[in-house]
Amino acid sequence: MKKTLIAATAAAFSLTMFTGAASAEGTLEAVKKKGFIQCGVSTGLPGFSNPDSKGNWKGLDVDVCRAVAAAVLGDSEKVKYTPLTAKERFTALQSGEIDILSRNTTWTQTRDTSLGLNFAGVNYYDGQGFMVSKNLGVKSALELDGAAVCIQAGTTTELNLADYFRENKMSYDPVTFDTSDQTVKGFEAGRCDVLTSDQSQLYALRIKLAKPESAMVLPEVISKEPLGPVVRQGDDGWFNVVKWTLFAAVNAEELGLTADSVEAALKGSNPGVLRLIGAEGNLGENLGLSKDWAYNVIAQTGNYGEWFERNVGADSPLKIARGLNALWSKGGIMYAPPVR
Ligand SMILES: N[C@@H](CCC(=O)N[C@@H](CS)C(=O)NCC(=O)O)C(=O)O
Repeated sequence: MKKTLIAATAAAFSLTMFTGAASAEGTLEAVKKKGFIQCGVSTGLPGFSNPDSKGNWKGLDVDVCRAVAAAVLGDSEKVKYTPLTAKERFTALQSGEIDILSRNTTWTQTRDTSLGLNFAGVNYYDGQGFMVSKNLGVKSALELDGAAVCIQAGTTTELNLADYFRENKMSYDPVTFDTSDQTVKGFEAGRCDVLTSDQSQLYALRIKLAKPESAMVLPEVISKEPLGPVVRQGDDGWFNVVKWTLFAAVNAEELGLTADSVEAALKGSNPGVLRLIGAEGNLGENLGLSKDWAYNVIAQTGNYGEWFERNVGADSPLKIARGLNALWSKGGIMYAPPVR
């Protein structure tokens, strides 16, 4: 009797575990059922996730969510956005409040292994930098001993800053804020001598200043910040969808497929192209998606290069060079495994 009870308890326990995993695995199904993706973004960061004058969210991180909506629901507009501060972002994903976190979030070992979350890839290779007022007359970060530093709480930025100053035997006075708006205002109000964040964000924040030309970005890049979308651990179906949506956009760029050219490509003869856009075979099936999943991503959001240029590159106010984010075949490190 006792043995049976233990066995029954064990069975119930493993069932609970299984049910837990099964429900956690259901984001793809849940998204299909509700008909939209709940996407966690920043509170406002030009180029990455920022509402335009009509309140429509725009940016490279927003495009990841739009692309996943195109892949899963055939409609890139089926996304709802949850603005999150750096401190709030992981809890929002863990609790199920959002389906995907796409908010300039650095992939680190601690985050990947201790939060019950998985990074699904990298949509921007970044590194941490410093911005100072030109009046300060500083040309290098190594001249910042004793500086007051404006910084955002709950970020890798805080940790790298501590490492950098310690390594270079310098001291600093942290002035911490919760949102990028507050951080910029603090910098403008002279609460600090220097603002530090991911370098891409320095360019984004600089254009938020009343007088952008009064500030400059110092040459040092003190860390690696691979930024990418995050999902819950134990949700492999959803993880695959997000990961391969990103890969599809990168592969599309490599294959020369753009939002404008993808329709004509359906009648082309390149086997790799035909496979990616579902004109031959059905690689959507393994993902639980329709065969035109990648076609929809490209037709509705463009390829990775198009995401980059319109949001942060030459066609945007930020004008960031492709650099590390160029394709591996063009001198960068943006690389996606093959769709086959
Ligand atoms: N990539 C770093 C930094 C992310 C971060 O939150 N940076 C601030 C820099 S200003 C930001 O983007 N804030 C946007 C917001 O306030 O919503 C991380 O993952 O910790």
